[in-house]
Amino acid sequence: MPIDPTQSYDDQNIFAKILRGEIPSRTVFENEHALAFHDIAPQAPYHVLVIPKGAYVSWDDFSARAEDAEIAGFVRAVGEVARAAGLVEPGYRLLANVGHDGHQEVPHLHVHIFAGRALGPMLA
Ligand code: IU
Repeated sequence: MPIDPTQSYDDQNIFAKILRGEIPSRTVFENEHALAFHDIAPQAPYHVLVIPKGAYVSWDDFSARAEDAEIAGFVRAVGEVARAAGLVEPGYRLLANVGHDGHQEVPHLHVHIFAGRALGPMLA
């Protein structure tokens, strides 16, 4: 079920548990402000999620409340993950679902990185 993007942060969400080390993940990258790990149900040959370490429900919440250093650390993490995985050529796709109509299911901001095949035109 998609989340309500206006809800307050739920520290029992699955990605909060991953950040606290309560649930394992296949981590590929970590810096001061971000963690990246493989999606458990990959929708492309390469499907990694990048999440901020801070408690933010969504892109909306993060972009409104995060410190500039957190935003920089998170954005750089996404780029570093993609470069380290050799995705720059032939390319990749970034996606952040927000709220009900965006079909966001986990209420902790995550950016999907999809790659490994020609992904075709963006779906509506
Ligand atoms: P969404 O953007 O909120 O719709 O995507 C949530 C993603 O989190 C989805 O691709 C799930 O496969 C993924 N995921 C995960 O990697 N590990 C988990 O324990 C759970 C969901 I629950």
